Amino acid sequence: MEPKVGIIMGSQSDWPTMKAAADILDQLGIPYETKIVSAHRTPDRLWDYGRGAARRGLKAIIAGAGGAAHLPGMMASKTRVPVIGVPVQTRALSGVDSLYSIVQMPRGFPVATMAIGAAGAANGGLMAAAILANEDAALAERLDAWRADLSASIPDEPVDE
Ligand code: RP5
Repeated sequence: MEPKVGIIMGSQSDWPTMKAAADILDQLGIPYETKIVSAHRTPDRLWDYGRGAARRGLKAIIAGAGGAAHLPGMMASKTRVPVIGVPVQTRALSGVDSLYSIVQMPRGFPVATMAIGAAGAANGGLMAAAILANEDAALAERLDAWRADLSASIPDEPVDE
């Protein structure tokens, strides 16, 4: 099946975080691709990916990067496909650097910025699913069921662990 979502990341080292987005897309049966695309180390790859994204039928791009995390913003500058940014947690500054690099986009080129780390990556997957569900009734049902299951898994009261 042709990918509907692109999961891109600046480095192999981002994959343990970004895998949380892939896991969600797997659970919801959404076809996706994964690529290493670095704003700094492979800028030509970034340009080519952004130029072809809409034509190839991608409906959302989940872009994770850490530190000077320019990948999501640069991708948003190259394609109108919605870009969901995931700030990867860094060792030096705990991902606050990544968050600030991604979230403060200038007017005109938005990046939907998630939380720092794996929770943000998972939410990136859910955000992409929600975008696709607007035009896909079967997926909308699966997403509603996923959300209901999560709610049902939350206990009423805390227990001693
Ligand atoms: C960024 O630099 C990547 O997104 C990664 O989070 C960070 C560190 O990359 P590596 O030095 O681990 O390859 O471009």
